[in-house]
Formats: sequence, structure tokens, C-alpha cells
Amino acid sequence: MNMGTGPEAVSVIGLGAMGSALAAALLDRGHPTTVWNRTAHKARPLVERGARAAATPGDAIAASPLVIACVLDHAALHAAVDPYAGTMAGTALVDLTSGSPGQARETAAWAAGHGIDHLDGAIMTTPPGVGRPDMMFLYSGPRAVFDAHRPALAALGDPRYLSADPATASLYDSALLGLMWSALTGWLHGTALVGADAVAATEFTPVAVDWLTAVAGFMTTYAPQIDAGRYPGDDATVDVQIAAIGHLIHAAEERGIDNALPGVLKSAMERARDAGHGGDSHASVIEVLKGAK
Ligand code: FVH
Repeated sequence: MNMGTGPEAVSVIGLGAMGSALAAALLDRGHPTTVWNRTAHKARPLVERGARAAATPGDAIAASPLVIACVLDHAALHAAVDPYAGTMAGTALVDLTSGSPGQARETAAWAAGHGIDHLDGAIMTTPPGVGRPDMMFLYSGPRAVFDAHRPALAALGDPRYLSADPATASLYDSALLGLMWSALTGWLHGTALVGADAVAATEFTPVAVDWLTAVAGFMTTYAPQIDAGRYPGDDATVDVQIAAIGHLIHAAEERGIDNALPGVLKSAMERARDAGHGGDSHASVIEVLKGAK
């Protein structure tokens, strides 16, 4: 824990694109920063900015009360830190390596077994966004560990604490990436569609971005319906959406645009209709998704 004598000392393990951005953000905020990377030369630009290069992960761990790890995957994390587990009691290990909820629980159990204060985290940006106060970093694990190191975590972005269950950050990460891929692919499909009629992506996109604000409003309206399990079709019904997506599919077909994505969406809506939700709101499609095998 930082005793209030200035920015907390932090060690960063893993200096790929993301780990290097994390270390740079910490240096920018005045945190004494120690770095380690398997391939040592990647530390050089950070050392030029004031970081101290550690010769081994053990040296990096010994240098700071807070260790942030961001390596390729779960196996790489354990390859780096396992040999030093016996020295890590009382160290806070914040794992920003992407992984599954099960892997987060496994690392939490491993950490607990060695007296390590563990948080799992998910980075909701790319390296250029690190350090911006509007970029979300999601955390789960013991609240006290998050609170103790919050000021240092705030150097990386907007720190959001989710839950005591270590798996939650990674579960949200997967859910939010699914949302991102659906939204981006929907935008690309729309861009291809209007592009077939000579509308530039740069002309269409500002309109698409404004539309996403409206879509966010629909999500906010539908969330309580989902929690209540009741989907009043008082705005637009599934039947209406099925008719509307038919127009999209027809317009795309006419222009030779791939229709796999709207086909999947239409199929889910039709299954909701067939299950009796034709007169309900679009939120009722979740009943089909929940039951998907
Ligand atoms: N880049 C991004 O935009 C995303 C944003 C969301 C979160 N991800 C996750 O962050 C982890 C690291 O991603 P990255 O982009 O930094 O990836 P690389 O640039 O490929 O760097 C990989 C680092 O991992 C080290 N490493 C690999 N294997 C081992 C190992 N067995 N032992 C120790 N370190 C290992 C690698 O070292 P080196 O190859 O330079 O020696 C790099 O430091 C990842 O989970 C993303 O999903 C980023």
C-alpha cells in the first residue's frame, strides 16, 4: 500500500504494445516504475523515459508493492511469475492479461495460496487510449486491494470496480467485446450497403455515430424489461423489426452485399416470434439467446 509519500512505486511485467503503454502512463503520472520483459531490449524506450529495468521478474516484483502484469496469455503470466510466488506474500498483483473467467479464478486461487493480493482486470481500450481518463479499465477481486491501489490504477484510465468475484472483469470483457464486434460489423455492413450507392464511409459514419446514441437509449429502456422478464411491445414489436430487417436484406441483396449478418439477426427474431414474442419488444429476443445451445 502507498503510505502517502508520493505516487506509488509500480512494476510492470510484460512490455508488448499494451504493457509498454501502461508503463508509459505510469511514468507520465510520476510513478516510480520498474519494468521487466522477456525480450529485454523492449525496456529501452521506457528506461529513456525514467523507468528502471529489472533483470528478472523477481527483481521487478521485489521493487514495488504493486505489480501490474500484461503478457500474452495466462500461460505466459504463470511462466513469468510462478518461480517467484514464494517471495510475493503481501504484494498486490493486478493481472491485465486477457483470459477466461475460469483462468481469472484459477489465478486468484493460486495468489491466495501464496498470500498475494490479486485483482483481475480488463483493458477496454487499445494502447493509444491508455492514460486517458475516459478509457475504462475493469477490475474484480477484493475491494480492499482495489481501493488501496486506486490512485495508481487511475493513471491508466478510468478504474471501474465490478465485484469481489475475480471472474467478473473477464466475463464483462468478453461480453463487451461481443458487443463491440457486433456493432462494428453492423456498421461495416451498413457502410458497404450505402457504399454500393457511392456514399463514402466518411459521409455515412457521422450519421451512424449519432444513431448509436439512440441505440444506447433503447438499451437503457430494455435493461429493466430484461431484469423483470416482461417485454411490453409499446415502442416497436418483434413483428415490426422482422419486417424492417426484410428491407435491409432486400436492399443488400440488390447490391450484391453479403447478408450473413442480417440473416443471423433475422433468424433470432423469428425464433422469438415463434416462441410467442411477436408482439413484444426487441428485448424479448434475449429469451431465445439464453436458450441457445
Ligand atoms: N493490444 C491491445 O489493444 C489489447 C487491448 C485489450 C487487452 N489486450 C491484452 O493485453 C495482453 C498483451 O497484449 P499486447 O498487445 O501487449 O501483446 P504483444 O504486443 O504481443 O505483447 C505480448 C507480451 O507478452 C510477452 N510474453 C509472451 N509470451 C511470454 C512468456 N512465455 N513469458 C513471458 N512473457 C511472454 C511478450 O514478451 P516478448 O515476446 O516481448 O519477449 C510481450 O511482452 C494480451 O493478453 C492482450 O489480449 C491488448
